[in-house]
Amino acid sequence: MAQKKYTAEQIQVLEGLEPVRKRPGMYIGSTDTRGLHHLIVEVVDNSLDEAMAGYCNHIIITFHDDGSVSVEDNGRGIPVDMHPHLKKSALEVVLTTLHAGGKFGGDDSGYKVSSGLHGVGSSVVNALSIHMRAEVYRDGKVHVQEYKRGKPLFELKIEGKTQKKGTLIRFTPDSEIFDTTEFSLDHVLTWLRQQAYLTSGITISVMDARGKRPEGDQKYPKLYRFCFAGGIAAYVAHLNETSQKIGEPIFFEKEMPDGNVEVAIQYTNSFQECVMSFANHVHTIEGGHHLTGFKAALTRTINAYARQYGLLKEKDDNLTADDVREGLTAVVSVRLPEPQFEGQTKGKLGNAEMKTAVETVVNEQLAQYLEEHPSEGKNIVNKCLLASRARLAARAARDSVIRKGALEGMMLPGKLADCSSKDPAECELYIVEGESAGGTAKQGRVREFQAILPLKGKILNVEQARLDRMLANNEIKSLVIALGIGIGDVKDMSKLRYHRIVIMTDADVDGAHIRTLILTFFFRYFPELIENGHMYIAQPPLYKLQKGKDMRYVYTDEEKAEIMKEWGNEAEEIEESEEPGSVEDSQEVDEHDLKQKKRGPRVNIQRYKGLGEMTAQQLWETTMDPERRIMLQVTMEDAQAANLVFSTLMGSEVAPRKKFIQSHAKGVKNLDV
Ligand code: 0RA
Repeated sequence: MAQKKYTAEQIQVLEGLEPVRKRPGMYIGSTDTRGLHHLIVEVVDNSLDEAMAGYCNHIIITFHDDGSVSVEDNGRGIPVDMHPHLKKSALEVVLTTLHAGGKFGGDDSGYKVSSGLHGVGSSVVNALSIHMRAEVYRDGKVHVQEYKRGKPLFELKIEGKTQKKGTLIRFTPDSEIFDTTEFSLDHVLTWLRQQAYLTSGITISVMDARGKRPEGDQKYPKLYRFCFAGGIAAYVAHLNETSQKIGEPIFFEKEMPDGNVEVAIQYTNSFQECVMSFANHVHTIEGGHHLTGFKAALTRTINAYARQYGLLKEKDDNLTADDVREGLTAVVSVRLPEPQFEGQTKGKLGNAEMKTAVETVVNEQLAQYLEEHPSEGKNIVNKCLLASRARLAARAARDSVIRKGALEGMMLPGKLADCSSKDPAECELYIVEGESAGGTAKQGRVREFQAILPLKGKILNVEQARLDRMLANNEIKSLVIALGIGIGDVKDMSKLRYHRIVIMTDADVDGAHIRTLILTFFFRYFPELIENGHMYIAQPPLYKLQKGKDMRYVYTDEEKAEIMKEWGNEAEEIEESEEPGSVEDSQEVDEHDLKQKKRGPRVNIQRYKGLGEMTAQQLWETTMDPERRIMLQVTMEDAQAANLVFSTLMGSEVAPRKKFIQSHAKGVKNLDV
């Protein structure tokens, strides 16, 4: 396709950046850590666009020690020619004007993919940065301009010569805008790895140069590098690393009139389904028409194949959509000119034409694959048949659980300390780990609107438990009855008895396991509750710090360090005690008395190992009082992550589980190469 030569004139000028600073949420979603990370997405998206247009094959992301992040690519470089009317360089227009960036390709470039929602561009990042520096390597020169909160600090200038081509954008997020300006490497790596899989052939390098080089540490700064020639088929292989696989990943691709379709699938022996969908490289977490098309084609094609080869007999019912997805790992990736992102989190593809596009490609190419690979085909169908039988058995078990519940008159479980209000909108259910913490919570709550359901811990020790079997577990049965909406086919969301469901577990490893289990359970059986924002995680404090009359609850180690600094306490002076006022060795007390005389009262640190160590009053003040508590709302991403951890922990292969536990125990990160 002939590509028009780009000139500065083609950039449409819409408006300045003031609106972005006034209402950042409108442009990047929020000003919390999500919004912060979105800045990186905005900038990297432009480089990815350049890569997808075929002009760039390397992107380097660097976290600098001064809090800034830079993104460099080896593309054509943002144009720097002067705009004839505005008397500004194209670069300046792109970085200081709303909506000028992102889709600069105009209508000449087919779908030079930009993510639509995410493509609002680097000008937004500029507006929300205390400082930004742009370097463009073009025509043998280094062109430079810098900005403060989106306003140029000087005119575009040339700073020497270069043989390089490309663009570098370095920005420092504005702490006046963001709640936090600390980037999470894990979060960024996960996203970048995903992008590298979706853009086969690109190399993405990440350098973390924050913090001082630890003495003698050769591994500083930390380097990561993603390059996957295999594209989404390699992604599927990666997702299935820890599972027993049925055949190799299968890959389909076709350029359709409405857009490009790529699909990779591989079955495993597990019960897990992991189907991820993307539109223009944006993870469509709520699915959409492309996903619907995929599921329809998968069900139809496998049933047709199974019938044709007598694997399904005449008397047998068709395999259901759920049957053909058990143990399936799949990535569906579409690219289209004008993606419509809908839904609560803008994570759902609204373009109806993509259903037909994906359906057609999968119908054709999966049927052909099965024809050509009869032994793989047979294994896949057998796996689906197994799923079908298991599902029928599980349903029977589930129905009997529910029927039994009904026989008991759907009695609310005895363990539940219900609230008195009958208005679900104001009612909260606390799911608490352990009877003793449950007791404390019962004493600490406001009875009117807070209900407490203690669950026994250690359910997680039942390795290899299938979740359906959990329904036979009394703990889980209590939970289901307390929720009031039923389960499976008989769910009625309008009967939900609490609009806030809060998971409250200890801040230790066991607590995290139980939280993972409960989250996974909700993710699989009550995703609606998560989608509709009903699920929360309570945040009990880690410590109570006391110096004289000044007493503070602290929720993170960083916060603790900050307060200790504020109180001028050196590390060696810290006295940790399990219980405040415990009797101490008399000699030690004498020593402290001496220091105390010099520096005032000493600091007492109480570490809360579990909820049970708090008094009812403390638990109320720190964790349950709506005025003071900090609660995290669970997102589908959180729940999906829990589901993955759960699968790893519960999976049938021992080795990867061991590896996972070990690596997490030490807090080391795996380096993907
Ligand atoms: C518009 C036109 C051209 C390149 C780009 C935009 C471009 C933008 C970004 C943002 C980050 N990296 C980028 N790389 C390229 C091409 C102009 C030409 O015809 O040379």
